[in-house]
Formats: sequence, structure tokens, C-alpha cells
Amino acid sequence: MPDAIVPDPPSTPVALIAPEVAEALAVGAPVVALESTLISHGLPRPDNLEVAARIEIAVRAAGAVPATIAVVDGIARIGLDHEALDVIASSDEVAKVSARDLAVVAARKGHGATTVAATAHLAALAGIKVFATGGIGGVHRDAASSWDESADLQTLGRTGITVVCAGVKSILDVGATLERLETIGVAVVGYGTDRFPGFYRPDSGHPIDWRVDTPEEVAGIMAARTALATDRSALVVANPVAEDDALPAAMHDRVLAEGLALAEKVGVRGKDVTPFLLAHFHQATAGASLVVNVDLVLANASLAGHIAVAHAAGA
Ligand code: PSU
Ligand code: MN
Repeated sequence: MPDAIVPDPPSTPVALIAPEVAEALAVGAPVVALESTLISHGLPRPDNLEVAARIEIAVRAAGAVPATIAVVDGIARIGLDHEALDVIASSDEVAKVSARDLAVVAARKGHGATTVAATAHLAALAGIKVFATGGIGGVHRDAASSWDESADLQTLGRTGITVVCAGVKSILDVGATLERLETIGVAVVGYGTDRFPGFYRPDSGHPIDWRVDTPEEVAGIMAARTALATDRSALVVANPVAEDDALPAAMHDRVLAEGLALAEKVGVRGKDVTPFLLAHFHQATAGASLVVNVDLVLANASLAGHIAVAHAAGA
């Protein structure tokens, strides 16, 4: 992608790559894309702004350039300055934007926090190979009747990017999500584990076929994907939260059951479901789940940075 994408007929650009990110991409230096929905809709204010900054620092500490992605004043920005990050973290006018919503928000010059789907799409467009988030979206537990399956899955099925996450959120039907990932051709490897992580917990109860133990191993798989042309869908690197940082199992299971019952009772639907359940966890655990959420995102940002470095080095 050129550093700015201008629509035809020309007007103001609809997408812009920050200078530092553009320079890194131009010389093949490591870059890590970061999503913004977890900042605006997943974490409570005002700490979310500081957390967003710490996520970028974790990427830099690993030796890569962070590119947080969001739509600001109708422009899809690949890499945010402090002012733009502040808008996303603090404004009440920020929509949760999946890939299908990008053009609507751009055309009406609004603000949008990008989900995994929208972030992966824009990152791939810009030529970024590695992306870090907390947990990707998936199949909801009531999907058989609600049809609620995150658009993250569809997008990852057709977007060539490596996504580092702590599995999928335990609010989802993890088994069904793993089946869907297989169907749509998304490769899944466990980082230091052969169990699929469950976001707040290191083990969702489901095994995965492939385990890797180093960033270089992931970079090797990325190179082989390109050579074999299986890099048109995503590679998920599932990085479990450390047991010491995880939410205690009993607390997790109790709060999850309460949250699912409450969502049902209140009748939360559509894109409000995930933010509602995350907020319930934060409130019902008196902030303990928030600490876990921040820890796992920072760990994923760091690992993504190391993978981007290994990939750039041609490992
Ligand atoms: N990871 C987090 N917190 C979040 C999310 C991920 O630690 O809030 C967001 C991501 O942006 C993901 C979204 O794309 O949750 C999934 O929303 P839905 O289930 O409505 O597709
Ligand atoms: Mn949904």
C-alpha cells in the first residue's frame, strides 16, 4: 500500500501509514500491528490510555515498531500518535468497527476502534505481517440459535497475517471456534503449550495439534507458508497467560456463569455481547480480570515483537 490511499474521485485520504511505520516497512524492519477495540471497548477508562501506551512499549522493547490501528476523523490510521490514541481511548464517539464497517465510518468521517477483523484487514493492506491482540473473537455459546459468530473468523480465513493471542475469550464456545478455524483454513500453533489457551486461563480444556517454543520457529512457519502459498489465511499463535497471572479457576467459572446468565436476562445482542461480558468480569472480580487482561495483552505484544524481529531477520 502507498503511505496514503486516496479514493477515486480524489478527496482526502481514507488510509494513512504513520511515518515511522512506513519507514520500517520500506526497509523490511519488524512492525507489529495492534488493535484498538480492546482499548476503547474492552478496557475501562481512564487506565485504558496508559495501557495502550504500555502495549506499544512492549512491542518496542522486543525490537519492533508498533502500529496501533484505528479510524480517526474518517481516516484509517496505521500507527497512531498520542493525540489519536487519546481520541480512541477517551471519546464517546468511537464506534466498534469490524471490517465491513470501515468504509461507512470513513465516508462519514467518524472515529472507529478496529476489531481483530478490521485491524487484520488494514494491517495486511499495509504489508504488516504480525499482529497482537488479547483474544480473537469466535463462535458464541448460543450460536446455534443466535447465529452469533465473530466476523474475526471470516476475516482471518482470508487474510494473510500472523496473529498472537491468548486463545479466544472463555465467554465463547471454544470447541466450536476451533472447528470453525479448521474449516476456514486458519492454522493454530500453541506457544510453549499443546493446549488451546482460554484467555483468562492458560488451558481452555481443548488440545491443539502443533506446539512451537521459539519466535524463530514461528518465523520459519511464516516463511514456509509463503513458499507454499498457504499464507492467504491467518496463522494464530496461541500464547497462554502464565498460571501465576491467570484468574483462579473457581473464580473464573463462577463469574463466567453469572455473566452469561446476566447477558441472557438483560437481552444483550450483537456487537455489545463481548464488551458486556468483559465489563462484567472486570466488575465481578473487582478488577482482578482486568489485571489478567492487561498482563496477557502485554505478553502477546512482546511475543509478537520477537516474532516480527525473527521474521525480519529471515530466520
Ligand atoms: N481482546 C481483548 N479485549 C477485547 C477484544 C480482544 O483483550 O475487547 C475485542 C477484539 O477487538 C475482538 C472483539 O475483535 O473483542 C470481538 O468482538 P465480537 O465478538 O463482537 O466480534
Ligand atoms: Mn458477534
